[in-house]
Amino acid sequence: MNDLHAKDNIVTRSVKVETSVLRRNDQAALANRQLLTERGIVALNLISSPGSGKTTLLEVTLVRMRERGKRCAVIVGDQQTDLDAQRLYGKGAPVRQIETVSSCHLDAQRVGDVLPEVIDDQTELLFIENVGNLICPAAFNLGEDFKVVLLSVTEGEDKPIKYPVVFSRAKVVLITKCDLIPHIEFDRDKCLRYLRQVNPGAVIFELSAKTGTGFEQWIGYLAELGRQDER
Ligand SMILES: Nc1nc2c(ncn2[C@@H]2O[C@H](COP(=O)(O)OP(=O)(O)OP(=O)(O)O)[C@@H](O)[C@H]2O)c(=O)[nH]1
Ligand SMILES: [Mg+2]
Repeated sequence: MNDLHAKDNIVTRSVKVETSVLRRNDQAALANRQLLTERGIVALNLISSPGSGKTTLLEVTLVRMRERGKRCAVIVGDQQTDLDAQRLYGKGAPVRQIETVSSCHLDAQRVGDVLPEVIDDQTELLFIENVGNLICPAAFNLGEDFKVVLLSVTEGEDKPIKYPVVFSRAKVVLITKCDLIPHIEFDRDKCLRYLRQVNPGAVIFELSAKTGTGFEQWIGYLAELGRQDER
């Protein structure tokens, strides 16, 4: 009986701690949101498993957006190293790396700390590359306008139904590394069916950063963001 009470107590305490962490995060997310809204900046939170192609996508996207005269900024999170930031420097956008060290996701406070360093009056689009992880980043609002979830074809078509929370919260889903489809077993129709099952309204792009397939549509979509307010 005592054991049961002890376990109940631990469960109650861990729920309380989690709730307060998320509440604190939500307050910081609101502050980020207010700053971004005041500046008219559209912010995208990029989430995927490690290695799905987030940084590679940004390498190509930043260059294409610069060609279109669209001003971008990037915040990138990893547990350790600034390797991703190094890859993104010199592509026409200010970049700041956050090392989360013991945390498996970015949180709104950390993003808020560096936000004023990357945006200015001209910034139109902010990309936030989250730590590679399909579970934890889904729970932490960063103040973004919407989430973009990447799924590379080498991960398998079943990921949307295995990790439904993150896929259901995405406005946009990018199926990446499509150039590899001829070399692997990837059931595209099944993948799209699973995606529709968990998120019927998701905007889906099928891309290859290596061949450029699908990038016209993706870049065209990004270029239109924020324009609705200008009309
Ligand atoms: N064939 C192919 N490889 C790709 C493509 N996009 C990315 N890759 C490769 O996939 C690997 C991982 O890509 P990254 O862009 O570093 O992935 P990431 O999601 O940023 O990884 P983390 O930041 O560690 O989570 C690299 O070796 C890329 O060259 C693609 O479209 N086609
Ligand atoms: Mg990366």
